[in-house]
Amino acid sequence: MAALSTTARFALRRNITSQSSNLSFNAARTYATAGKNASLKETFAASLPQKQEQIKKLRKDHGSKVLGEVTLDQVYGGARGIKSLVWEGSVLDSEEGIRFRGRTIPECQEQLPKAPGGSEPLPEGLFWLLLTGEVPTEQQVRDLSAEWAARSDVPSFITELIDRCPSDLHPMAQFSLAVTALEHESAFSKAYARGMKKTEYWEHTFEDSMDTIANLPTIAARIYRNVFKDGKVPAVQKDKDYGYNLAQQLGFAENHDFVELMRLYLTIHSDHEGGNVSAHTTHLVGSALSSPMLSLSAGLNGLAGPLHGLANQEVLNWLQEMKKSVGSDLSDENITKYLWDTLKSGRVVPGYGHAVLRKTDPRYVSQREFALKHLPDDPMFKLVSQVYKIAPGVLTEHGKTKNPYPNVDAHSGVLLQYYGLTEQNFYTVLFGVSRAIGVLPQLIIDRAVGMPIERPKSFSTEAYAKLVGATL
Ligand code: CMX
Repeated sequence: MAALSTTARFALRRNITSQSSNLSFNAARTYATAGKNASLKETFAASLPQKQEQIKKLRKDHGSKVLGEVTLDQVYGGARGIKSLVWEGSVLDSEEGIRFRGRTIPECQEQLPKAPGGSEPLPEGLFWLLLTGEVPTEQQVRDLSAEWAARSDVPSFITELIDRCPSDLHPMAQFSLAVTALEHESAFSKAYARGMKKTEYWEHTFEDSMDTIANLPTIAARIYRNVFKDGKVPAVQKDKDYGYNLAQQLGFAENHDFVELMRLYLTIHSDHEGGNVSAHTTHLVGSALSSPMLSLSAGLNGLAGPLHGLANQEVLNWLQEMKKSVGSDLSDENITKYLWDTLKSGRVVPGYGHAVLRKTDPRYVSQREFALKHLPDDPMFKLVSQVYKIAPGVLTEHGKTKNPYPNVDAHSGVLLQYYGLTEQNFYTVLFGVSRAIGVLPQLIIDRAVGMPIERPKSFSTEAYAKLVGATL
């Protein structure tokens, strides 16, 4: 596809010509007046001068203050707890769990706009909140739904690329491949190659992030329907929200509860502060000024690891094996024995433990509440509940994990399978669609406040030994 036709197509998609695009960039730079009717871009632009000033002043007044020390154990221990990242959208407390711009999950469920007739928050609202720190109005969220739907046309070469993947290539590999290929459409990369001012970085990053997020449901559904169904993907419905469209493109929109589940799922899986593998990787790769597409696909490759996002696939496999083994007898003794068998075979209990959390993950709790409301008698949910009762005690007795409680991945698969989305190899793709909504706001902020290329210091073991006065 020629570069010119791509540019023209994307200008059309955004309902802007390249000239009006520049105008809209200039309008964004006049800031200040973003109100309740302002677009997301205008609202973010209006918040920027204050944020830039805050950072400038903080660094000027306190730039040389010491934040903590780094121990040798932390260096060899996956950098746990080292304060070295900036992440504006969310923070994770080991006891309380995640807060998005200061709001807990129940508060987000209460405060963020819903779809007409719906009771779960729309992920569009969370994206807005993460980027701007403000809860959008219903109208602003409706406009964002419409904007994502308007930008949703996936370039035909990417559809063909997905269609050519062998059906036994893992869905996450196909997903990452497709997101990498979106690079072809990157406004940021094209502008960088032409030459642009640093003050323009965020605006192109914003446009690319919006396009990328808008493309993800169609890409995800194409992979799902190619690998597991008939290969046909319904078009995005331009008057519907993002969660509805993902559900209907996958083929499940006739069930209102599944649509609601998608809205909740996309909201709670989005962001989990900056140090987790997918968020950190997106940020790190982005710090080299790689496009949002390349940065996100790098993050998705990390999400595809079994210790991270792939755990939701692992959980369902494990639960199904357990069900086969224990049958209908979910007695405490049977579940305890199965847990010990798992641990004795050298495997981890998937969906349990966390690098930061030391309590049950509130994302688990919100999914459990959804299950209690919509599928209280489902046998697999009963199994999940029984594991929840027994596993913390077994893991505590086992004595290794610092956190014997469940994380987000311990619950999601059971909800999806209840509604007929039974192909667990696909689950991490859904996680990835949501993760884009969490990590791309920070990439836009990174570019807006001029975060530099990331470059921590490394040493060899011999050099560390010397630093701590040890002989090897
Ligand atoms: N089952 C058995 N052992 C576990 C365990 C579990 N669920 N969780 C941790 N451990 C073990 C670790 O493997 C480690 O053992 P070694 O000392 O032999 O290496 C020990 O307990 C200490 O680990 P930790 O400090 O408690 O946990 P980490 O920060 O190193 O790892 C995590 C965190 C999530 C990778 C780990 O708990 C785990 O492997 N859990 C199972 C996989 C999972 O659910 N991942 C999803 C996490 C959420 C997400 O990112 O999506």
